[in-house]
Amino acid sequence: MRYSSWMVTAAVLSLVGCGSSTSPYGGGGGGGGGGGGSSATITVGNDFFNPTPNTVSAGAVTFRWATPSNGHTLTWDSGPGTLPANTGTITSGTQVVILQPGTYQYHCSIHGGPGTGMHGTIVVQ
Ligand SMILES: [Cu+2]
Repeated sequence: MRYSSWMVTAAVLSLVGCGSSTSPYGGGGGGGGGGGGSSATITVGNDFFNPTPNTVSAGAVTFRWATPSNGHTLTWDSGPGTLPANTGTITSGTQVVILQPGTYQYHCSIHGGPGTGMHGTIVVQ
């Protein structure tokens, strides 16, 4: 098989090509029709929440600080029942909040305020 080494080379090149880029805005969304998903992830960037508004199923929502970055807070403005605890300034890692059905408004107290600047909306179904 003379051409087999060519095929291997081509396969390796295409693998390298595929793995080369990871967009900070990639993934996410998706949900919609897929029943039963009770978790979602929201990226905390500089200085935005993504995605927002975000429609999720009731349950756990994970906020993921995108990079070692500027500090941001999760400060809750409105929503059903008892709101999740506000965080202090966080620069990395994740925070998981449990949300019940309804619409929540939140913001970063450093870079936004209720409905302005770095803020977001979560619709929990
Ligand atoms: Cu912020």
